[in-house]
Amino acid sequence: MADYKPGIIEPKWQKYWAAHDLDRSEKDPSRPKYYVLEMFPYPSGKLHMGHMRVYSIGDVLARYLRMKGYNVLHPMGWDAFGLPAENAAITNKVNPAEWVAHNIEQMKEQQNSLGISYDWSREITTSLPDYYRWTQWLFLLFYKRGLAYRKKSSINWCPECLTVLANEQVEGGLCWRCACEVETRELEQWFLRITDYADRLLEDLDLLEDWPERVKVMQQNWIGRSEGTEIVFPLKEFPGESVKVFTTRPDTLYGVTYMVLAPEHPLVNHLVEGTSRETEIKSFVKKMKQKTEIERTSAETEKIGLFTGRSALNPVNGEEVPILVGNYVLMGYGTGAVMGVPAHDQRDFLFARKYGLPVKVVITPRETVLGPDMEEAFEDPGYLINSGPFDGLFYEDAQEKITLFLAEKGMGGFKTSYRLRDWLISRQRYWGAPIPVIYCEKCGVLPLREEDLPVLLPEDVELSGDRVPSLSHYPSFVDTECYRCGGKARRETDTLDTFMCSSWYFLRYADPRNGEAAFSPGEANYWMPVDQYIGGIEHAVMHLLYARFFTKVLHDAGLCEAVEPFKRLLAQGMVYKDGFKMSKSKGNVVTPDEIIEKYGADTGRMFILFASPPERDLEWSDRGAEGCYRFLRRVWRLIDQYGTPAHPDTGSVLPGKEESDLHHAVHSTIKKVTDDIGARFSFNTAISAIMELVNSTYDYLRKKESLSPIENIYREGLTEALETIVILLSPFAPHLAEECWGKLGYTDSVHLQSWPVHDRDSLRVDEVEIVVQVNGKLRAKLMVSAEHSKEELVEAACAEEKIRPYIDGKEIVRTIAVPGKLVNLVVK
Ligand code: ANZ
Ligand code: ZN
Repeated sequence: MADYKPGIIEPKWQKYWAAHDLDRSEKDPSRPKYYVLEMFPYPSGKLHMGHMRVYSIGDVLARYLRMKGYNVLHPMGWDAFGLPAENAAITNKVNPAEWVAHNIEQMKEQQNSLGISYDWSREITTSLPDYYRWTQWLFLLFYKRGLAYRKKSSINWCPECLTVLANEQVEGGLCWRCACEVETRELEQWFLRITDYADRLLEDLDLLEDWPERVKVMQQNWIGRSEGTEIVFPLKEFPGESVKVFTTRPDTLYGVTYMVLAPEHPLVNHLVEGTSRETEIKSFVKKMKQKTEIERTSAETEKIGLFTGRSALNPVNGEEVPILVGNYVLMGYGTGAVMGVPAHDQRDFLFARKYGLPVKVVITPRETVLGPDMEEAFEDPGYLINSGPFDGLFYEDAQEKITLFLAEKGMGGFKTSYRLRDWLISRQRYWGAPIPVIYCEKCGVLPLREEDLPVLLPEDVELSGDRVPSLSHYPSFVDTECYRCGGKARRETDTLDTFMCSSWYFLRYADPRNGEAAFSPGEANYWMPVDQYIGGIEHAVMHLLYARFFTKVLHDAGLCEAVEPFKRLLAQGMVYKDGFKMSKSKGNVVTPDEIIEKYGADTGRMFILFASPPERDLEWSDRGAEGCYRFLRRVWRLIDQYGTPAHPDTGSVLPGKEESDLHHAVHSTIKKVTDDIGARFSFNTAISAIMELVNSTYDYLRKKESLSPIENIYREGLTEALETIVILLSPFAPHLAEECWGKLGYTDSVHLQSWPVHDRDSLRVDEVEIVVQVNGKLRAKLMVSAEHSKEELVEAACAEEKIRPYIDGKEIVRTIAVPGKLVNLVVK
C-alpha cells in the first residue's frame, strides 16, 4: 500500500497542470462566463496566511465553477508601485524595480505551490511600462473629461514617509502606513473630481445586492450626503458683503446667537485686518492649520473659539450675531461656516456656556415651554416659538417654509453637501507612474499626447540617502521640450497614487497584452463585471470606491458597459492564532511555507476552508490542521485500497438495502455540497458533508467485509461513491484528488470532469413536499426530509427564500407544524 506523500504528488501535478494549460481562459460567447477575482497583492516577497486564505477561497470557487461548465476567468497580478518597495530598496540598496521583480518570482512560486489555478498568461504588474502607460492614458482621459485638475491646497503631509496622504489615508491624525503624526502643508496638487460622481456612487450602492451590508454602510458614510439649507448672513461692518452657512436645521434660524468660521475661511483675514485682534487670531489660524481635520474635530478635542469683534446679521430678523473663529469648523465641509444654535444643538450648547453666549429657545415640545435654565440642548422634534411668522409650525414644515422664504429673498436655498472630497492623486515619490504632464515656459500646463506615452521612470536611481530622491532630482527626466512650441519645458515630477493603478486592473485582466489600448471593449464587455471579488475589509472604502468611480467614468466614456465593477463581494475575515491576529510582532506567525512543508498544500487549504466560514475570523490551530491531514490520509487509503482495479471486481451482486443507503448518501452529499459551495459559500459545511460520505463508505465496506466473502460488494455502487468523493473534494484538495482520480483508472484530469448532479429520485424516497403558509395564506412549497421534526420543519420554512419577505422584520408569534403536510407561521 502506497503512503500519502503530498511532498511528491503536489509538485508533480502542479507541473502537469501548467504544462497542459489547464487554467487558461479565452473569451467564448457560447458559454456563460464567471470572473473570480482575489484582490491582487502588493509584492512584499512572502505570502502570509491572509493571502493563503483569500486565494484558497477564490480557488475553490474557480475550480467548482469550471466543473459546472462556466468559462472561468481567474487571474493574478501585482500591485507593485508604492512606498514599501521604495523603502525596501533603500534598506537593501537594490533598485525598486529589481526588488519587485525578485519578490514577484518568489510569491508566484508560493502561489503555485498552493495549487491555485491562475491563468498566468494574463499576469499583470502595475509597475511595468506596458501597464502604467495605460494608467497614464487614463489620467489623460480623466483630464479630457474635465475630471483631473490641479489646485493649490492644504494637504495632509506625512513627515516620515515624506509624502502627501489622502484624507482616507489619515487614521486618527496618524499616517495609515507609519503611524506618525500627520501635518498640514500648502502645495500644488492634482485631483480627480470624484465628487462629480458622489450621487451615482451613493445611489448605485442599491444595485449591489450581493455586497456585505457593512461595506455599503461604510461607503455611504464616507460619501456622506446631507440635505440642508444654505443661508446668507450679511456682514454688519461690511455693507454689501456676506457669509454663507450650511445647516440641516434651518427651522432653528431664529435661535442663532453667534456664528463660527473655519480658521481657513477666506473671510477671516479680512474681518480682523487692522484690528486689535489681528495678531491673536492670525497665530491661532496658523496653529490650527498645522493640525489635521481629524484631530480638530475628534470628540475629545476641546472646542475653542475666538471672537473676531465683527458681527453678522440674521437674514430673517436683522438680529446681530457675533462672529467667532473656531477649531471645530472645517473648511472642507458645507461652506466652512456654521450658525450657532445653542438651544438645539448640544455641541453649540456647550460652546455657548463656555463663552457666555446667549441661549435662545425656538423649538418646543407642544406642552412644555423650555426655560433659560435648561441643562442641555433640546434636539428632539417640536414646534416653533419665538420665530415670528413661523410660530406654531412643526419643525419639518418650518424647514421647508423658512428655506423657501429665504430663497424668495435671495438669501439662501436648498443645498446638498457631501463629506466626500475630490481625490488627491499626486505623490512626491519616485516609485509610481509619472503624471503625464509638462509645464512649458510659454504654453503653461500641457497634458501629454497619447503618442508620448509611456512617460518612463528613469531607471538609474540613486540609492545612497535615506529615501530615493523624487523625480525632481533627475534633470534628464525633468528637462524636456514643449511639443506645441518646441521651447523649453519641465516635466511634472509627481507620481500617481497607487490606488489609481488598482482602480482599473480588473479591466486589464480582460485584455492584458493589448498594446493599442488599455483594453478592448469587446473583451472587457464579455468578462465584466467581476462576478465574485474577494479581499480584505480594509479596502471597504478607498479601493472599492475608487474602482467603482473609475468604472463609471469608463462607462461614460463608452469604453465599458458595466456601471459597477464587482457584482458580488466577499470580505474575508482575519487569521488569528492563540487569540491574536497573526503578526510578526506577536510572534505567532504560521507561514504557508511551513504548512506545505509539514502537511502539504491540500491540508492547508482544507483546514483554512474548514475551520471557519469565509467572512468570519479564523483561528489557526495545529490540531485542526492535523485533523485535516488525517482526513486526507483516510481518503487516500480508501481509494488506494478499494479504488484500484487490483481489488477483485465481482459485479455480480445485486443492490440491496446497504447499497441503496450508500447510493442515498452519495446523492444527498452531492446536493448538499453543491448548495453549500454554489449558493452560500459555506465551504466548512461542504467539507463536513464530504467527511460524512467518507464515513458512510467505510461503514458500508465494514458491513460487507464482516459478511465474508468480500465478493458481496456491489462494485458499481462503490465506484460511484469513490468517484463522487474524489470529484467533490477536487476544488478543496486539488492535488490529492488528481492523484486519486488516476488511481480510479482515469487518464484525464479530475479538474476537467463535470460537477455531478444529484439524482432526484434517489433522494425523493424520503423527501416529502410540505406547504408553507404565512398567516394562513399559501406562500411556498418545499421538499424536506420526511424525518424532519416540527422544529426542523419550522426552521426550514423560515429559511426558505420565498418566505423571507413575509417574515423579515416581523415577529413570529405562533407556529404550527404538521410533519409531512404543512407549516403555518403566524406573524405580526
Ligand atoms: C445649525 C444647526 C442647528 C445645526 C441645530 C445642527 C443642529 P450634517 O448632518 O453632518 O450635514 N456644520 C455645517 N458645516 C460645518 C463645518 N464646516 N464644520 C463643522 N460643522 C458644520 O451636519 C450639518 C450640520 O453640521 C449643520 O447644521 C451645522 O450645524 C454643522 F440645532 O447648523 B447645523
Ligand atoms: Zn510651449
